[in-house]
Amino acid sequence: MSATTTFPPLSEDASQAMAHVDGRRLIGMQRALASFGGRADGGVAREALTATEREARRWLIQQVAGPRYSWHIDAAANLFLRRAGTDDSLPPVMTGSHIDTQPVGGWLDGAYGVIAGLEALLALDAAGVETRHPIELAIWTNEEGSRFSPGAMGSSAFVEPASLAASLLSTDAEGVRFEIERDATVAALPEASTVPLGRPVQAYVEAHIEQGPILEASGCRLGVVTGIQGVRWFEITVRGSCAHAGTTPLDNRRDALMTAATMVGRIGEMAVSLGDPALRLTVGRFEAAPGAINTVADRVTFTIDLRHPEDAVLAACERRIREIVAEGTGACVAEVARLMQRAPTAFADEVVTIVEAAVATSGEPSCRLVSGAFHDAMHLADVCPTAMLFVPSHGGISHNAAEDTDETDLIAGARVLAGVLAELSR
Ligand code: HGY
Ligand code: MN
Ligand code: MN
Repeated sequence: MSATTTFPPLSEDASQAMAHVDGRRLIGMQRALASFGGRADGGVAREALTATEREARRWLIQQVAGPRYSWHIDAAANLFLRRAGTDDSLPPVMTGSHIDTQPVGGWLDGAYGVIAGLEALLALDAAGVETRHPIELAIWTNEEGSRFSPGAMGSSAFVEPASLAASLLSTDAEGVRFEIERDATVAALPEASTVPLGRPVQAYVEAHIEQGPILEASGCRLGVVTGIQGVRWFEITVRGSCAHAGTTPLDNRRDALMTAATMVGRIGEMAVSLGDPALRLTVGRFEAAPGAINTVADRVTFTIDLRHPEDAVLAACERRIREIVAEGTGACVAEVARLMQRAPTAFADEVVTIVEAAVATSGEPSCRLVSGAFHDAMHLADVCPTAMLFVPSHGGISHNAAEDTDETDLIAGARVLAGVLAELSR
C-alpha cells in the first residue's frame, strides 16, 4: 500500500470494535483450540469430522452464551455462531474459516480465522456495538480435503447445495463415508438448530495465516488479499499384474509401480521445464499394492496438486499430464481422475477497500497479495462480496507442525477483522 493512499475514515463503531479486541483472550482461546488434537511437537492432528474435531466444535459452542447469540448447523455440518443484528431479516455478514487440519497440521491454519472471528464478536459486545445486519461466524466443514476429497467441501455445498450429494459419498482411506461422519457430527451438537444450505450472505471476510513467505520477506505484518490462485487435483491409477520378483524377467512384467514412478518423474520434469516461477505441482500421495517386497506391484495410485494464477496454464498443464500418462502406460493401463477444479478467484474491490482501510487504521505495515493456498473464501466469492486478511507465517511454513505466527500479528489481525465486520454490518 503506498504511503499516499487515503481511505474513507472508519465508523466510530469500527474504531471501538478494534479498540476492544482483547489480545490475551484471543491467544488463550487460540491455544485452547490447539489442544484438541495437539501433538508433542507443537502440531495439531484434527482431521475433518473426527471425534477430535467434534470435541473442538463442542468446545467452541461453550465459548459464547447470551441472548444475542445462537448456534446453527446445515446439511454439510457447517457450524454457524450467529450474533443478532438490529434487523435480523437482513442477510448476515459472515466471517470464519475451518478447524479441520492436515494429518500433521499446524495450530493456526484455519483455526486462526475462527478464533479471530470469535474474538471480533466478543470485541463488538465489549464495545457495545449494535450492528444492523446479523453477523455469523462460520466453521466450514472439511476445508483441507486431506481426509475427504475435494477440499473446501462444506463451503462448496453452502454455495452450491447440489454438490453435497457427491460429497456425501466421498470416503476416507479406511473407507468411512463422509455422510456417516456428517451425521455423527450433527448429532453431537444438539444445541445447534438446523439451517438450510445456500442462505443469502451480505458479505464475507476471512482471516487466515499466509502459509507462505511473502509477508515476512517484505516486512509486512498484515496482508490485504485480493484473490486466490486456481487449483486442480488429480488422482492417477496405474494397474498391472502381480508377479514373482524372483522368477519374472524384467521384460515380461506389467509393473504398476515402475510405470507410475516413471510417469511421476516425467510430470515433474515437465513442470520444471516450463520455467514458470508461479507454477506449483505436488505429488503428495503415492500408494502401491500389494506392497510386498518380493511381488511386482499391480496397482498404484498417486495424486497431483496443481496451482497457478492463470487458468489457461492449469489447462495446458492438465493436457500435458494426461499425455504423459497415456504415453507411459506400456503394458499397464492407467486412468486420470480429476478430484477438484477451481479457477482463480478475484475478490470484491468494495470489501478489499474496507479491509485496506482497517489495516491503514491499525498502522501496521501491510501489502496486497494473491493467496497461494485455497480457502473457503474462494467459494463464498461466488455468492457475495468477499475478501481476506492475512497475517505472516514464520518462514512461510504451513501444513507442518512448526507452523507459527507472532502473537502480536495474530492480535493485530483480529483488530482489523473486528473493524471490518463492524463496517460491513452497519
Ligand atoms: O491446500 C490448501 O491450499 C489449503 O491449505 N487446504
Ligand atoms: Mn486453511
Ligand atoms: Mn490448509
